[in-house]
Amino acid sequence: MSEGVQSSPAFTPRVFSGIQPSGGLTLGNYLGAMKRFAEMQNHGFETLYCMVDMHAITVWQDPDALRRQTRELAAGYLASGIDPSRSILFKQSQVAEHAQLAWVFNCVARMGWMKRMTQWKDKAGKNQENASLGLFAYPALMAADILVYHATHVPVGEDQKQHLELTRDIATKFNHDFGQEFFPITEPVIEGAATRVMSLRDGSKKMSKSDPSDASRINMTDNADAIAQKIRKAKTDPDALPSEAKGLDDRPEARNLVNIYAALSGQSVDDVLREVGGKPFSEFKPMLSDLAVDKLSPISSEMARLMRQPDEIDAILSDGAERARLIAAPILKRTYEIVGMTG
Ligand code: AQP
Repeated sequence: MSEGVQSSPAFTPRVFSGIQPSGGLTLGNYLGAMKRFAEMQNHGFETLYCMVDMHAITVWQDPDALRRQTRELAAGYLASGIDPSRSILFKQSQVAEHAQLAWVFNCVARMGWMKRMTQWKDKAGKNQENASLGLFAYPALMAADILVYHATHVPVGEDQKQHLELTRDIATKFNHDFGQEFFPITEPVIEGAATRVMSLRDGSKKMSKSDPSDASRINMTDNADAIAQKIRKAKTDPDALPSEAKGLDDRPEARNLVNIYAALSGQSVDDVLREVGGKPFSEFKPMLSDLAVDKLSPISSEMARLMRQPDEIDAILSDGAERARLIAAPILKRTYEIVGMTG
């Protein structure tokens, strides 16, 4: 098991996580999620990874773009090391049990819980009356994604911590309301140097695929020139890099670039700073570009190859959906019995 991962004794360890096909993949998705998904798969966990297209449509998606982005995300998973013979890789909408359990959870979760979610506040903004009901209910569907597999661990970036807490609240309330420990209290797994990769233009904002500025992010499909140019133009401060991590306090942009370097090179931040402390950004940025190109180009070339074979991707996802359903269906059936809808 990876560091910091504890298992609830009553449930077999099982890992679930998902990514929205709401745009091209970013370096944030890769370092905060995909790279770690592959590590968990390789550490002997039972792993299920999903393209959460039902989450993506909580905000408008062009249908053709959604189809393309879903395949591209699948290609991203595969190119990042997800092996469909060892992990179950599938599309959320192909396993109807997610939506069915989400309805039960809509009736367990409270309006007040949802209203407190920062993602709801950020994404609905000042226009809450006009936001979709799905965007509001998003965390109940996310709880269903996880709990329909009795998943015990969910690797995510820092931004998803609050939603994971809500998943635990839903499981606790369900178990309490119906008087049995049916759902596990899932552990978030938020580890590593890059749990929150920030925008290259603003160190206080998360790197996001839906940021209007392309210069704010590194896309997994960016070529070497684009990566180098974005890192060269990344916002920094005039000081040289410090030799110790505390020297990054109040320097969010410097911290972000060092965190990215650490995560890409598999080193700790302290080790990186021992190597680069005292260097100006004019020296550090080319080092970071070279490293990023070195690590990301094999992934983007493999993604491009897979995208030329959409039938192969679709076949992997159909097979994954069937295997996912074998786990989800009995858990949903038992939920319906507990609630009193069948049995
Ligand atoms: N910047 C990030 N740093 C670390 N982890 C990140 N993740 C996303 N951005 C970062 C992690 O990637 C997983 C999938 O996220 P998602 O795409 O489903 O949703 P998101 O978190 O809302 O990502 P985006 O890029 O910001 O998408 P949009 O713009 O569509 O909302 C999660 O584990 C997330 O933590």
